[in-house]
Amino acid sequence: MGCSASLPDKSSGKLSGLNTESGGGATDPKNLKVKLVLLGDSGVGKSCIVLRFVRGQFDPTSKVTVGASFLSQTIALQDSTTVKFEIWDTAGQERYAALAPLYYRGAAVAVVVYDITSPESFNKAQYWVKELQKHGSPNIVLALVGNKADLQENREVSIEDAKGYAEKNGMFFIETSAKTADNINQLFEEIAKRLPRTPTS
Ligand SMILES: Nc1nc2c(ncn2[C@@H]2O[C@H](COP(=O)(O)OP(=O)(O)OP(=O)(O)O)[C@@H](O)[C@H]2O)c(=O)[nH]1
Ligand SMILES: [Mg+2]
Repeated sequence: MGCSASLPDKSSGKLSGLNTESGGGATDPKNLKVKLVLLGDSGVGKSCIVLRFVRGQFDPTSKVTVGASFLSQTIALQDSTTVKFEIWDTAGQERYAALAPLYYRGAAVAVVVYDITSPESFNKAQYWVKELQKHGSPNIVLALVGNKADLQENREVSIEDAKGYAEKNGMFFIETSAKTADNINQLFEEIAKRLPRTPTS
């Protein structure tokens, strides 16, 4: 099970890529480059979200992530700004938890994902938010994502609870479905809009 995206490719997966500048990256305010990390419990759908966003696919048969995987995707905003997301999709299994700082260090954006059918995964999301607040970049853009929104009949985390938590912590909140593609592009577009822009001089 799982949606494995890909292993780091030769051009982009070097370890030096783990510590890209401030993560905000951009010197040209019209062409932003952004380091983004996904965190959350194993099985919540992080890799499926990335695969849907980058390749437009959903693969329910691929594997759990080992360590982390890297993918990038560029989007254009209405104001003609382009944003290149350099995405680190981390492994949610507990045995990889100690690696997480390697990936969120220097990240401009953290997307914390839970599964709307799993209160445990919502608790885990709160753990990651606290960790990011303590150890993440000071101006990090934080998004809280309730995935598997297609499974309404099995919902166990209410929109109100998640939204309330997100507001209290200054996070952007959205529910998505990697399966149906619902709100996947919107998630990244909303993040792009919230990025601090380098002031033009
Ligand atoms: N119904 C439904 N299932 C989903 C959705 N997204 C992912 N899944 C399923 O959830 C399982 C886990 O998805 P992954 O993307 O591998 O989960 P992950 O968060 O990357 O897990 P780790 O790599 O172990 O951290 C897969 O079998 C998918 O089929 C979704 O939006 N809806
Ligand atoms: Mg994964």
